[in-house]
Amino acid sequence: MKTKITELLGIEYPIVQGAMAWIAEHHLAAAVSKAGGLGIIAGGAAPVDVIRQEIRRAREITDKPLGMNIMLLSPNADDLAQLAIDEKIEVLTTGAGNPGKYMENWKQAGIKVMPVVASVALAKRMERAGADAVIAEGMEGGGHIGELTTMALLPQVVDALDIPVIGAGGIADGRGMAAALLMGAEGVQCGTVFLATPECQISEKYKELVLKASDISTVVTGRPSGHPVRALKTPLTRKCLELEKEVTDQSLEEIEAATAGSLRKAVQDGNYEEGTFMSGQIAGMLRELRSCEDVLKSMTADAEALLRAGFARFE
Ligand code: TUI
Repeated sequence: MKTKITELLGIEYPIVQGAMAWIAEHHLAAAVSKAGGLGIIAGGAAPVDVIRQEIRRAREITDKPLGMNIMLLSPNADDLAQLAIDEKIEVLTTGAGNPGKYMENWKQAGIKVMPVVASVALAKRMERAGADAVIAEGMEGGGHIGELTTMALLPQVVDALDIPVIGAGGIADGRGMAAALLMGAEGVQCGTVFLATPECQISEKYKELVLKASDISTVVTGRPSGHPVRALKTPLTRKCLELEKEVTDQSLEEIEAATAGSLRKAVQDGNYEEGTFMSGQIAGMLRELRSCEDVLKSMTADAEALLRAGFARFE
């Protein structure tokens, strides 16, 4: 399938693997890139040396285009912004903020830049700042999210911009991909679906929770702090929601103490009691592990078949 995104990025399938902090490391990103999508290494809040090594390890597995993500709330964002240039990363995505101050340097280095946006206003600003594409991410997605759904955000961003738009949030099969393409997207970004792959290095407990999830298994915490996060319902999300009922300095401090390091506890330790198991709403659809290659191939083939069938079913 050829789209403006496959052309822009030099990839086979118009599917980008979402950058998931602590999760999207070299095994996963290299598997996705090797299979013809765009694999992305998540910078998260990791030290620069760790991410440098992740990039180099991915490069040992595949010479296809590789992406990196900078989470703009990270204290290391400035250093990671430079690392991407030093390591000649082909594609950068950003999350949780406005990457405007880095854009000129990245463009000069020839990096393709695709900021994640959760509103039309930021999307327009990113186009003016020289972004090559934007990723419009709806609140069905996992992790840090905005206010709008993919269904409402995506077509409004498509209408507002001339550069290609990638749809994200709630997409994990050919139907979701076809819907995004019908709304004018040139590609999709998926995170949750890649949690349920053998190449993803998360704890067995994390995978088990994703595979067992239903449509209503996720919840959003962190709204009072201004950083809403979608994750699977666990003892920790219950505790956070309880504390959020009455917002005081003390309750916010308690939440901070309980959630600090909790994503690592989920990813590495599989700690059900104390971990934050970030996941999108579409986890309910995932029932078995499938290879990254299978995910990319079947999603694209199914989307293509649906788009070709078009209106036949209403005739
Ligand atoms: O960034 C994400 N997803 C993430 S980041 C993350 S790590 C984290 N953990 C706890 C709290 C906060 C972060 C886990 N998942 N997705 C991309 C994304 N960006 N979603 C929403 C946004 C966004 C929201 C508001 C981007 C820009 C924005 O406004 C910035 C501005 O200045 O207008």
